[in-house]
Amino acid sequence: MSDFFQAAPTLVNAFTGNRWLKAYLRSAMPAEIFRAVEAGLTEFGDLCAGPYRDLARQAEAQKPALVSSDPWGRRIDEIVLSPAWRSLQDESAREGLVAIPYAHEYGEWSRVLQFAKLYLFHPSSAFFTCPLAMTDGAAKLLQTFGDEPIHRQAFAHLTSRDPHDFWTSGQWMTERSGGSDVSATATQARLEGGAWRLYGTKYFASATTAEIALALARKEGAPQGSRGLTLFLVQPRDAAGAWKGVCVRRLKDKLGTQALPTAELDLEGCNGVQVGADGAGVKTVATMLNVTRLHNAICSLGETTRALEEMRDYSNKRIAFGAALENHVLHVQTFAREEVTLLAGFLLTMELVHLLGREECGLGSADESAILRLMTPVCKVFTARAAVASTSEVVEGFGGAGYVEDVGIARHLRDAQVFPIWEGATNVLSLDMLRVVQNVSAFAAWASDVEARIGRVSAPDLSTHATQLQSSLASLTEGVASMLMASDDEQAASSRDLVFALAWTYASALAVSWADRETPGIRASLQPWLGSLIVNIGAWRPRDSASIEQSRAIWQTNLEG
Ligand code: MFK
Repeated sequence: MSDFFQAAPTLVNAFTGNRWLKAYLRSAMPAEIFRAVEAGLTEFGDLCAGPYRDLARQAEAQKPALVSSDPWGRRIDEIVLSPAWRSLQDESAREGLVAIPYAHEYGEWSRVLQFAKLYLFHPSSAFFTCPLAMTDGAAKLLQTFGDEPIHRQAFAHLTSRDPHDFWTSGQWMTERSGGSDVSATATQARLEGGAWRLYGTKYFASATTAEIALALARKEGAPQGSRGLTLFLVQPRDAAGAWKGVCVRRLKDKLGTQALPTAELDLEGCNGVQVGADGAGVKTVATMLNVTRLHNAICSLGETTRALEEMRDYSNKRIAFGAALENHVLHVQTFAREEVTLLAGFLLTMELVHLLGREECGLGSADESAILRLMTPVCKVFTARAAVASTSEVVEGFGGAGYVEDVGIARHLRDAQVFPIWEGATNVLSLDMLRVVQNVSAFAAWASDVEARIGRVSAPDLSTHATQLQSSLASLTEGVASMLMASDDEQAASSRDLVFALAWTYASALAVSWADRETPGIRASLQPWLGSLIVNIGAWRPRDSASIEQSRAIWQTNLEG
């Protein structure tokens, strides 16, 4: 009998063990802010590698269960959760994972600090980061549009650091009749006794234990389509925690995110308080979506980072064909590619989060806001698709051990698959990006920003990269101009690939700017990364009608004659 047992991958400190975060913060933040946050992040990195990770394991081991009635047959629809889930909520409040940017303690860098913590927390949170995303989005929305006492009261709870006061928020948009296309929303708002009451079914309510939710509904008599929708704040439970006008049809049996209680809800007259103008529900909720999409990006990065860190550690411990995995050329090549994509997503996300922080402090220019709007869907798509691809490679890299549940690697892939779906699918967000590009000034602001970054590069050892980037940008700008003269179908068909071209171009420009700020020694270490980033930009060209016809012909091929 063999006495060989494989050593497992280990994680010591999520912050100090992370290749990019500390180096990026040190380079990007003013020195006094970096000094002020470094020790706290180191401590937080310890908690993420230890106690929070243990809580996440416990929460995942006890999946949510729905108890429909009490022993005497009364309908209660109680969602039973692991106590660890509640502890993760309390810790999230104490850590200020929603509160940080609203306190503005670090000015324009407050958002960056919050997202740095979310990045470390996500893979140790059992997806408690989903309710946190909704809560942050709701707080931002209520801060922007809230004008009723309940709006202000809810905002105070959502941004509290006191676990006893901290509330989370759900987002109730998706219905059976429409996922991405919310225009088909069938939930009705009826005025009864001077208050709005909602009736309908919400098909994907993710954070079902939240104290409030933001729900789209159509007021009686309002027109069909998305411009007939209004947004409401719902308090779905009474003070004792019992549902008020809401029934839980069932909990969802999902591929991943298994500790997260996602449910189908029947709204049977729950009370709603309007937020924003009549018929402006989609536009109002977009404020929330633009925040939650950045959360989606940071969670994708967190999941991918943890999986790749485990792969790197294991590659040093696992011997195959007489050598550690890290000494096999194809293994290293495979994961070097994933690491480069991870860096691109990391730089994109951090830059946008910083722009959001600047906007929230009143420091952002109109061009910066335009870049933030344009690149948010790009960043979300890029990081989400990368999370699925990278975690799949990691599962394969671990071989059979990666495919079984108790090793803990398979979970990364199951969980990663939600990212391209959650908060807007790849194609829907490609079209969202396209609508922004069609507003020519947003794309012009972005192109000028890239151009300016390249123009500022002064280190001689970066000049080749700067020249390559300049030429990629010129060809991209020319391609976009020609796309904008094409038909609607040609523009739509071009949009998905354009997302990736924008992402790689921007990430490359950010990386070269970063390298330019660094010492020659660090620049030398970054050189192989820069070349690999830029090569990924590729040569994007708009799709023409022939390529659309080719896709249709492939889709419709019938060899039966
Ligand atoms: C974590 C684990 C989760 C567990 C499992 C969950 C699984 C899945 C759960 C889900 O269902 S997540 C899905 C959440 N749903 C979405 O993210 C919606 C995706 N669809 C879109 O984003 C569509 O583009 C959209 C619904 C917005 C399209 O609707 P419309 O009505 O055709 O929008 P339109 O006409 O483009 O925009 C209406 C207004 O909103 C316009 O403003 P104006 O009225 O001034 O013209 C737009 O400019 C504005 N708008 C739209 N998107 C915006 C925006 N403004 C700013 N930012 C945006 N992103």
